[in-house]
Amino acid sequence: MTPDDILRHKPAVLSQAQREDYFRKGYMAVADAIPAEWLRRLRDLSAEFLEASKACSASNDAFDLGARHSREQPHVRRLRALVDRHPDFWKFASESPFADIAADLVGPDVKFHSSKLNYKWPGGGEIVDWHQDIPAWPHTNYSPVTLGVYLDDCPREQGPLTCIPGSQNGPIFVHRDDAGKWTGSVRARDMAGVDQSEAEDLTGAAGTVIAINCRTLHASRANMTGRVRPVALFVYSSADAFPWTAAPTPTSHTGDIVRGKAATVAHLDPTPCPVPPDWAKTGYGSIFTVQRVEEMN
Ligand SMILES: O=C(O)CCC(=O)C(=O)O
Repeated sequence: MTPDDILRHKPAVLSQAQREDYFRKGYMAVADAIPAEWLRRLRDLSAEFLEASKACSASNDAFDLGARHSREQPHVRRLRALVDRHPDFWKFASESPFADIAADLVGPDVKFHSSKLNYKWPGGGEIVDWHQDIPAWPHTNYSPVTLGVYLDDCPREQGPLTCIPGSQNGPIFVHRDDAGKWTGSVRARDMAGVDQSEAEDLTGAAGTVIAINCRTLHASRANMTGRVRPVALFVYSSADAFPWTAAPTPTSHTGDIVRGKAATVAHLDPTPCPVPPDWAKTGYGSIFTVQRVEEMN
């Protein structure tokens, strides 16, 4: 679906002005958009998994661990394929008002793609470089949105995501180095041509919902506080968007329709999109491993 098609449908949670703002800038942050009970449940689950990570000494299907992770000082960079970690994560993604927010941004027929919970630990490491999401998982159109929830307050100094307004209407960059190796980030010389002066931090209190269109240039800052920054991220698309490569981080629910009905006709946007590596053959890891995110703590 196109933004105009989507905006013609009545929203369930967001205001029309919020949706128009999302389509104009390519992102948004909305405070208090999910019920308090859901925020509590997500926080409790996150705490349970961080506790469980103490028993792990190496990354596995569930945990992407930092190099210095230990029982005494856990360092989980990412909880992978969140909806497969606990049924309540899937319930949140598919049955809660969060899925209605997805419908407000991709149209009434909503397809689930993937999910993860990213932690950014104190100490100035784990800066995520400028990138767009769509080159990692191309779709037949550009409806996909990454919808996130901050599980704790996230002020500027705590490593919020930051976005360049209007960049969803600009070029889709190749996320590879000059030798053709996938880097998961935009080349420095391409970023040199992008006006970064208007970049906006998506800060907010715990429970703030953020939405980033799949073409929007975004990054995230260092966490300069003494507190962890957890953000749960879920990707959805219009049902008429079909991935044309293997998913980098598939889940058991990838492709499930969470609102409305499955599409019988694909919507094809003619804008060319770079091709990622064949994840089915290479595997993916995480943005932290491909961007070789520096660990300073
Ligand atoms: O967790 C972060 O700070 C950034 C995550 C992000 O942009 C991504 O995973 O695509």
